[in-house]
Amino acid sequence: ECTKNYMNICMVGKHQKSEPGREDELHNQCTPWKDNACCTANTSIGAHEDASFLYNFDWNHCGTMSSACRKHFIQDTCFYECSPNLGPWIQKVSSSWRSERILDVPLCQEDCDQWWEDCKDDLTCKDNWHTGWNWTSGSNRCPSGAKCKRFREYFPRSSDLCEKVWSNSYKYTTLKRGSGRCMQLWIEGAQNPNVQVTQYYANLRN
Ligand code: FOL
Repeated sequence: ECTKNYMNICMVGKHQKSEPGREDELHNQCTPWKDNACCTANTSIGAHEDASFLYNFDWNHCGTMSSACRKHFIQDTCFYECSPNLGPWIQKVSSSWRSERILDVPLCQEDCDQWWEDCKDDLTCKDNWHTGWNWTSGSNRCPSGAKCKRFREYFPRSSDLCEKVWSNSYKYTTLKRGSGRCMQLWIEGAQNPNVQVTQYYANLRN
């Protein structure tokens, strides 16, 4: 009945541009999106910093996060801020800091499993990083009663990490990278493989 434009759009988040477009100066891990991005160069720099202006969110809330683990959170931030291919999973929300979110983006198994593998021995104090922090210092601190424990205690399986940490932004799948049926956080090569994934799910919904 209604054909929605799921292709090539930006969510109405805190930092996304209103329309996707070329960004020649995207920083480091965000460079895969430079041909067509919802993030600015400045946002891509913030994506690489702890407690940056983006959300003041500190990855080191239970001591210093390992660089192996941190790189996955940086990649997640690049994906979240820069991807113009999230249309089928954008939902309206009433929130203090954004009017749209992503829900149940099908994540390729390898990307989730490697994220968990590289973070499992790091420390955190919560399984949902969107809410419930103590912000009195200006960045997120563990609320009273939330103990710092290994990721693998808060997130026993990789699916727990990918699904819970950003309140179901992602859906864990057993779909494989390159299948054209799941979204990749990590992109190599000139072509963004997520374009055809979005095309596939957009057709299913129209
Ligand atoms: N990555 C992905 N994949 N999905 C996301 O939704 C996402 N969101 C963020 C970063 N990367 C993401 C944004 N992160 C707060 C905490 C984390 C955050 C943004 C904001 C925050 O201010 N939390 C308050 C509650 C604010 C409210 O809901 O009104 C808190 O109580 O801790």
